[in-house]
Amino acid sequence: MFPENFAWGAATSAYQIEGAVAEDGKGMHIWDVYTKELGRIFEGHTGDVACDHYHRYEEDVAIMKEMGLKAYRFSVDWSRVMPEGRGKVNEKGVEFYSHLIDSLLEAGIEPYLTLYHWELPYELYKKGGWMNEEIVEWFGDYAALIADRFSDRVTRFFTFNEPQCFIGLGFLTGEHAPGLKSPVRDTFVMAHHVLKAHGRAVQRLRERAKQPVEIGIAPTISVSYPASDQPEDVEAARRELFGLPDLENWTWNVSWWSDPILLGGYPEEGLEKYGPYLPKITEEDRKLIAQPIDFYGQNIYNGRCVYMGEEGKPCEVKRNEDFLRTAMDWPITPECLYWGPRLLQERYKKPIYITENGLSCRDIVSADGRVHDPGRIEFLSRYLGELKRACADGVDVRGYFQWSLLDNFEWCRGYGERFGLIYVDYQSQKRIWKDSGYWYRKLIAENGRSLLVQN
Ligand code: IFM
Repeated sequence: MFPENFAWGAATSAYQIEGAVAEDGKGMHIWDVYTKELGRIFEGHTGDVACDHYHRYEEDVAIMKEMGLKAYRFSVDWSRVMPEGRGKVNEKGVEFYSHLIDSLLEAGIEPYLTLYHWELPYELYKKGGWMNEEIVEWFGDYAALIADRFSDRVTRFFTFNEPQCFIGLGFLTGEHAPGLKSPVRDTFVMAHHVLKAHGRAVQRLRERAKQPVEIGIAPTISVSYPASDQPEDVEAARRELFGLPDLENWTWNVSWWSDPILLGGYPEEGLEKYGPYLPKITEEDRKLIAQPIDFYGQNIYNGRCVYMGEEGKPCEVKRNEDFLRTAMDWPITPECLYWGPRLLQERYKKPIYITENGLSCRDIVSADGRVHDPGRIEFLSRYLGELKRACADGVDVRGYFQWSLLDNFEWCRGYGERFGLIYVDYQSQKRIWKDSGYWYRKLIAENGRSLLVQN
């Protein structure tokens, strides 16, 4: 069963829904700039208007209330509250988030605030961004502002969303803003600064908070899960899940990002494998990064099935040609919501939140004016059935945030992908409940009792 106070939620992020990119004193960030470059984003889409949530947040909170959400995870756009990333505060931007938080609380929905979902202020980028060590303090100051203005009402925070993506896709492959293919050595420097900035933000949030707060981080991974319950297959999954990839793909891992925070240091395997590319890592850095946190978030969408091969090496089970996939071509692997939380908690020993999970479908408005999305309902029931099994087996899962409340701007794929429980007609900005939105409402109301659990 899910615990009685389980945080049934949905998640969004600032640039993906807010719009109003040049309003009320907001500064520019790297996505504002990147989306204007030719050929970067599907059909030249931008987040300039997105879901116009900046002007329609009251309507969106009303939807959340009607859905029965207990929790809502959103992110603050750093450049909206500090247009240059440091120094001057934009009161209008602070006001927007303040009103949003008040509306959520009035609706009985707990806000979970993410500090950074990829909007690096452009002024800081020009100063070197994640390459510049000063960003540790810049991010710390930003965290202090967040604590000063919102911690009277918000008590749960995530520092970063998916560092794997904003460093890997932003600076290694160049598919995301700022679209660079930096030297591998630089990406390790940036990653180290991200981890130090995380530690500094944890310190500053606690230092300035007006009441006790709980803090975590929300990384992501494709979960390796075992082909059977046999101990050797489980060991194969464990090794794969916490193992480290080769350099060209190095950011796609769990342990480089999470071991320093939760186990007090970078994993030995990585120190050996990546050694020649690493910056100097001091004892002081190690301590800063390892600030105690309260929970561990993980964005989980899919996984890979593995077994222990005859030579004692993990092997991947080959997928058939007709393996189920989402519209975005991601494999459908519900087992990842059982094995992910279980293996992550075994290693890191922290309460877990599933900070994102969901799928993109080719949703359309039918002749009856509704959006029928049985595929999403099937996906969510299977995945949540596995999460329920994890809870039943004693994994301490505190909450689940469906990605996403609304269809929104899916980064370099623009508006071509629809992840929402609520359909957005981008021309009229009309919100239309999908069948899955109604289904989720019922599920929340019964605390997931009707979900089938396999095994
Ligand atoms: O839309 C993204 C989100 O911003 C980060 N996690 C994955 C989602 C779907 O791709």
